[in-house]
Amino acid sequence: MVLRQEPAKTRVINELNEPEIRLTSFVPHRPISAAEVTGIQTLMFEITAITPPPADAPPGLPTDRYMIDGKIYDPNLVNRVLPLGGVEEWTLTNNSDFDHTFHIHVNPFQVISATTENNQDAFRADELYRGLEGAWKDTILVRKGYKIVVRTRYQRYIGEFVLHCHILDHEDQGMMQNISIVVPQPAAAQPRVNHRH
Ligand SMILES: [Cu+2]
Repeated sequence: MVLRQEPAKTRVINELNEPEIRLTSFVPHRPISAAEVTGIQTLMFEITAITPPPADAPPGLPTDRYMIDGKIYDPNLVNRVLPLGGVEEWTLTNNSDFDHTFHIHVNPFQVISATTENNQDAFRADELYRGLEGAWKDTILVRKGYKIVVRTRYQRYIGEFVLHCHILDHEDQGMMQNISIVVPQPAAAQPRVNHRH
């Protein structure tokens, strides 16, 4: 079976195998300006104690809920349906006493801003964020009380994938969401907002 992407695949492999490796197929992502943004997303990490703890609870039972947006992961729920071709700004926050690591599959994001719990610019105030301004990532630390703003394009891939806290223990206990990227509805089928203004 001949796949349609075969010529590109062959070209890339050939270039990588040349004595002087060529990376012409690997181009930097274009920065995402505010004007390009078509939508917003918010996400909050949260840990809450399960209360009241039953007095006669056997040892080993979970005592905390590890949540995103107030919910433990539900494999049967699609948390976000996002439009193919969309460009969105995500605001990531952390309302727990623990640092969390935002990790999303498929499309990388550009780091726009990072604010500490004292409302300082984390690119300057926190050495862990130094040099991250404008960088492209698929993972970023969201420290306790911090606010991280990133932008991303939903390019090419259609279908489902996940985002999660990259601390495995947290992910396993529920810090995960299902995402679906879909072909957007025709413009005529979408409700128009503020059309009178
Ligand atoms: Cu976590």
